[in-house]
Amino acid sequence: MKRYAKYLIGLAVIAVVAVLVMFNRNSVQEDIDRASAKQLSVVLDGVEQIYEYSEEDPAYVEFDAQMRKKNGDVYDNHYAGMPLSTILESMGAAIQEDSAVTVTCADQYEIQLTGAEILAEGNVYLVTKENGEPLPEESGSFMLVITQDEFSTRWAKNVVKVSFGA
Ligand SMILES: Nc1nc2c(c(=O)[nH]1)N[C@H]1C(S)=C(S)[C@@H](COP(=O)(O)O)O[C@H]1N2
Ligand SMILES: [Mo]
Repeated sequence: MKRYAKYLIGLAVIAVVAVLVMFNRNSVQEDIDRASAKQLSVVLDGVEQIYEYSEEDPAYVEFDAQMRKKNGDVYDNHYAGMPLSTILESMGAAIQEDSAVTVTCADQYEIQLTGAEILAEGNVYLVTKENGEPLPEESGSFMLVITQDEFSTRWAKNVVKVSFGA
């Protein structure tokens, strides 16, 4: 009887873990599907909203930025995108210098930004075009560009979610 109970508890634990894994996979897949439709999942203090990205928005601008990889490669690129501050503010975020923002990608790559970085003029953009063309496949619908970073380590490709905490 005791052994039987242990067996049941073991099965229950496995079932719960399986459900949690499936739930997590589904929510990531949902975010990926949305991003393909130029919709961005924006989480404000734990509440998820959908941002409709539009290249027709007057805040959508073109700019130059140098991509510097850690291996020494340097690329002079021209991008078109929206300032991340504009996106977050249009969703109702009150960005402070010490706000914390997490950017999540389709491959689960995550990077962190501070409010100060996002508020810095001409620094953080969510882009959809590189050198006049739609982004290459591996960069997804949205790529993060941080013009004032020394290296492009945080230039997150294939962004699907932005989480904001005041
Ligand atoms: N989604 C995602 N974005 C990412 C990465 C990654 O692993 N996943 N790597 C980063 C790093 S370390 C660099 S240098 C730049 C450029 O990467 P590349 O050398 O693969 O072009 O992308 C950044 N963005
Ligand atoms: Mo890198």
